Amino acid sequence: MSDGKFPENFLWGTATAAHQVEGGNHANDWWAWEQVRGHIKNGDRSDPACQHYERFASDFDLLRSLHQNAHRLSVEWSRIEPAPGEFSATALTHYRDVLQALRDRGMEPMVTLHHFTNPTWISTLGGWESPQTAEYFARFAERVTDELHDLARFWITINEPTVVAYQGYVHGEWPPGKRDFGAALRVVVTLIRAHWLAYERIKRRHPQLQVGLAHHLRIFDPSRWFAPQDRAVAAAFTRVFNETVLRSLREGRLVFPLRRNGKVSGPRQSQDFIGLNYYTRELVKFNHRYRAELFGQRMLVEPALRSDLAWELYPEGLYRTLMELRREQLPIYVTENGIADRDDARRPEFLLTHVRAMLRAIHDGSPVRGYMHWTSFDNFEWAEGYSAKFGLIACDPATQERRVRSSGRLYAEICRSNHVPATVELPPARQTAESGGPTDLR
Ligand code: IFM
Repeated sequence: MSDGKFPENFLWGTATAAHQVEGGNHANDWWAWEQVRGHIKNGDRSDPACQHYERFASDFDLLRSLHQNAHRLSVEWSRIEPAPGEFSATALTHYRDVLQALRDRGMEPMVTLHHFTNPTWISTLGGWESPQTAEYFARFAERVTDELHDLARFWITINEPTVVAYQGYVHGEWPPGKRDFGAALRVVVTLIRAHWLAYERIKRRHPQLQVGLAHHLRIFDPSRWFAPQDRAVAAAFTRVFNETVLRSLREGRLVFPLRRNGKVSGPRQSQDFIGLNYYTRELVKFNHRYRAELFGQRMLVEPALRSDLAWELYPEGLYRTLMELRREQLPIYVTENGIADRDDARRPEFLLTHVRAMLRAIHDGSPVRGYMHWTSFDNFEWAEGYSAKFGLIACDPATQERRVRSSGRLYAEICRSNHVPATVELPPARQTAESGGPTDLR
């Protein structure tokens, strides 16, 4: 630990998602959602984003010049399969070119098949509430891996299934904008089935591919450690949000509270690696008025360093999560970890403390093999539009100018040296601490 060195062949890169960077994705449910006033901050839309669809080659040149040796991206389902069963040769050729461009630069691609967006025809047929969507997704996954398996070894079926269910079906801030906990559970079931079907088909045809899923895991701590009700709701949040999908995939069957959706089963151990998206922790307090959210009121830690989205900077949570994940006995890739920080005032600190936490976990036995920072370029951050700036590289959607931030250069040095320094002179990180006591997040 003291020498700050990472294992050899460690993957260092950044992660993106097609809809957030490409621009021009007009045939999916998100684009339709963006057209409705009030859905996206400042009325922003995902076109042009970073025009990455056209600019991918020069963007990869820039990332390579910053010593990144890997890159996580997603392919856009609505481009590849614009109508049921109709696959676009143009789109598939485009993604061949993209993956080849990474290979040419010595960067290991990691491809996500589903990162939040659904083709319009899928949402018209009921989206993830329709069990049939699992079969459609598996057909898509099979076709894409048949076409591109020679260019990428790492495949992620679905990004953050519990976030899809929570944001779209509990919180209602994302399409389809529902607030129905029962529907959210059914959606998670369909997403799990979609993963199972895709996993089986991909592995049958291309056993050499490494197939996993990107899990968004959060730390849920009790707001008052001495209050048994708070401890109970924090445990319930951890169970439902962090553990149900992982356990279902490990055991090859739906576990509580998904089980009442029928006796659905799939292959046991249906992940070759764990993709971990880690950002923050939340405190949870029992409140009988929060029935629809398992009686848990989510709170902010005060005082604390926070991102522009008020997420607590909690690197210890990455360590804790990585140590928990040892039970899965699978290689782990941190597939996302980052901070919204417009001024780049806290990102250097965020980067160093999280990378150190990851190294400590490795020394304590966590099989972490790579780290993909979220994200390369400021991009379209869903309901936050362009207001939340997560990029190591600033990108202005109006001019398309790219500008490497100090944190981008710091990350480049970590990637180059495969090493995290014990000390670096940083400007003091700004503390956001108005008052004592927790604050409701909503
Ligand atoms: O931008 C998102 C990404 O699409 C999924 N994980 C969290 C990121 C930051 O909110």
